[in-house]
Amino acid sequence: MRIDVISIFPGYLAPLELSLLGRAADSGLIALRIHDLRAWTHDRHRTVDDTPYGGGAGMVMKAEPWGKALDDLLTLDPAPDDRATRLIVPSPAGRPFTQADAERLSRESRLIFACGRYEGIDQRVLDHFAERVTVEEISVGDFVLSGGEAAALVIVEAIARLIPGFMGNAESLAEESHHPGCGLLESPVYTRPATWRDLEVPAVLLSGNHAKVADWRRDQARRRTAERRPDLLHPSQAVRVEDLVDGTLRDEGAAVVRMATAGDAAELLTLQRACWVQEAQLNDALSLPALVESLDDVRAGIGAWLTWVVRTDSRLVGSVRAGLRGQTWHVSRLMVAPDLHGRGIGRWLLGLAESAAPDEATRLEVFTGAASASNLRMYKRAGYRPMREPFVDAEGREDPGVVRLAKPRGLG
Ligand code: JF5
Repeated sequence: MRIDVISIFPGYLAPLELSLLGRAADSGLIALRIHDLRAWTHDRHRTVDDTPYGGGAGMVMKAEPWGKALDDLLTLDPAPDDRATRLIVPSPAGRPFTQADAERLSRESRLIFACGRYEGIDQRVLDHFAERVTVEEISVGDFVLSGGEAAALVIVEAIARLIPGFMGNAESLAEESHHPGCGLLESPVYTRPATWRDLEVPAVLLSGNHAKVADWRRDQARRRTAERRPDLLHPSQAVRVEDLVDGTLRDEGAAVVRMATAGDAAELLTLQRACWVQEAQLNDALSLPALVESLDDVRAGIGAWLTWVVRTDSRLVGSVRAGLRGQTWHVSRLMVAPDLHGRGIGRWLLGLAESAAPDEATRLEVFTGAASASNLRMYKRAGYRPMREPFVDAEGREDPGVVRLAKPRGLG
């Protein structure tokens, strides 16, 4: 594979030539060339940027140096067919890079990376070269870098390790049975010694029972995925709600429950305001967190807790969230669209959140307003009993208007 990287900071990429890729280069698997974009400038200041048309902050990379650089790379050293060349432009506005992309690109014969800086490259460069080669704008994550160089390093490394013969990878790749994107995160790994600083390796891994080891690893992988990447669980967790709440939402179209993502935040905020207005009126409390949260707060909550949403074709109609603190599985923010109350959806969501409690949880806990009679009734029917301990709010103040309820694990 031939890889060219163009940057105004070629030194940033120099390590690629020395390190892992250097060896692949020696063996003839990868031919890597790093280029300084300023070599294609002709003015005294070697200018590569200018102010944006239409105004706005920052600078834009000029089309001319990029045009000449790419013309030269494509004509002086042409691939058998330009169509077999990919022009890769790292950008936070690109399509997300995945393991599937790494596999696909590892089969290409020629990659050219265009590392932008400032606010990006004049769009006409990408439009023009899209007529000659395949252009892909790729993001390596939802954050902003100062330039595309670090992203190019990431993409090159992910691709290079997949090239057959690269650093003797054949076997270790065959073992990657569930690599990222294929569903679950990997379980934790251990090696000798069996005891280190009073920490033991999980006994099952020393048992020699391969079936038990496989079960344990699958269970660990599921837990990790649910905790850290609930978005990866969508397909398997998308249960048809009407199968579970006996047809109650049928008139709204197909209803599914799945883990919440950032894309649910706006509707979740709307639903929680609608629900907590009632709660605030009943309890004469005007600043309940669920009522005053911002969109960013809701997004942060989706990241911090396991959150489920129930969606019909047209709208988000219910949600609940849960998380482990110590040995207690806290279930909270249980909400159902006010027009759908009294159909058992809340009770069903409570059961869903309860059933996700990890083995470590010995008790379950919920809370609600002392005057929220129907909530209290539902929790008591589900086996919860009021606790003596006061509710303490985020500022550390006791709130006598809130009742905490708990039940031991595995009851009702
Ligand atoms: C870049 C304009 C390129 O920041 C990135 C990036 C983030 N995720 N993936 C790539 O690339 C650098 C910044 C601004 C163009």
